[in-house]
Amino acid sequence: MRIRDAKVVICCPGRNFVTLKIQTDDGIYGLGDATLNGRELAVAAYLTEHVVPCLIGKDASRTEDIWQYLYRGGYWRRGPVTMTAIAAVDVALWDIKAKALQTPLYNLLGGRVRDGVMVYGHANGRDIDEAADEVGKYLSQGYLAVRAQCGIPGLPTTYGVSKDKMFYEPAEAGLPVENSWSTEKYLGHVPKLFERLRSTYGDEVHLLHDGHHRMTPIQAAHLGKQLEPYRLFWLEDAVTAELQEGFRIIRQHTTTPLAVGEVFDTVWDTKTLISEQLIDYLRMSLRGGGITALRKIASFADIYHVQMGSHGATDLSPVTMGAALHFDLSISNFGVQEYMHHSPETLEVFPHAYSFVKGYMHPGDRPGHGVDLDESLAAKFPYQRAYLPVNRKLDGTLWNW
Ligand code: KDG
Ligand code: MG
Repeated sequence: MRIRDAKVVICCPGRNFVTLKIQTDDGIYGLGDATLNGRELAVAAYLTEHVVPCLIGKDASRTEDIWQYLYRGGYWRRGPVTMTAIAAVDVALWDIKAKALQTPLYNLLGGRVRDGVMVYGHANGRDIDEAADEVGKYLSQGYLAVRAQCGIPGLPTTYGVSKDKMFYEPAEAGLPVENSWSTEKYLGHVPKLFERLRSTYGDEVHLLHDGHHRMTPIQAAHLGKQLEPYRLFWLEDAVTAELQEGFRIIRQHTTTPLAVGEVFDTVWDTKTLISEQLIDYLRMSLRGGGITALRKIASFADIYHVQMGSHGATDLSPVTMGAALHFDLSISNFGVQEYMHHSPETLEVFPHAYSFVKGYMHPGDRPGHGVDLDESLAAKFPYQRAYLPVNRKLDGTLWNW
């Protein structure tokens, strides 16, 4: 089963997606997601110019060897562009392997260890009343876990608060827009949101919150303590995690569970966080090197009681969503999967086998990861430049978005 051809398909059915399609000489193809929000064309060029020529003629069943070839063999290791490209190749090859063996991908990863994958939805509102109503809508649709974000008085925009509730998409066409930020205003307001949610919806629902990298460790420690009475499932991305030791300060002060990892690329980003048990959930997506890498990272995390909590934002295509569900179904230290709804156009471009029932998702039982690409429809949605916002403090200092 040799690789005969590989090509990159870029489309924008509401947002940009980069998809790698690998074809074998016996007629099987596999798909991998190579989307890196706001840097899509860099990964596309990395694949087309530097990876695809090396793949042609290789044995498609040698997923581990090809991973090592692209990681070790590239000399320049790690980084989001490299690891997103390697992930796309790896997921496409696992898709091929499972299709060749005529079985759903989860069977190659050890088989199912649970019946379904618990997912969390994104509820948000301009104020606490609106956010609380949105949480109620998710619960009435059967969600067992809901992330809640709300507008902060005195700030014109807030991370996570969207115009279109079900299809939240922070990247906007054109050059980056600028948001403004005040951690002080945020810290004073967020506990009120969760006080309301617990008093309205009781103890059963799992509540989550994303700090989106904006606090310092001591500010995050303070927020974690304030939120303890409301027993969050997790507080996500409390601080940026380039300095993994920074989490020691948060951990010393609060029992609110901590999650981080959506911008991580390799196991090296997690080493101190996991081995010192500074976090509870690792939120890497398959973008960090694909299934080959994430299986090893999940096993490492398992030793230290850290559970996986897959990033599933709309800037990861349905291909990542489908493959992630197979992964989630097969690892024992799984926590929860993020599920943001893709636009109807995106779901048409990517026909898929996965489904949502009563708070759980299932990848379906088609051979492979179960997500396809309608290339002729994709061609009707050409690339459009779009970026995530940038953030400034009220005095104009550039800050983390
Ligand atoms: O591309 C950036 C998004 O994936 C990110 O802003 C979404 O924080 C996010 C999340 O938790 O889904
Ligand atoms: Mg996040």
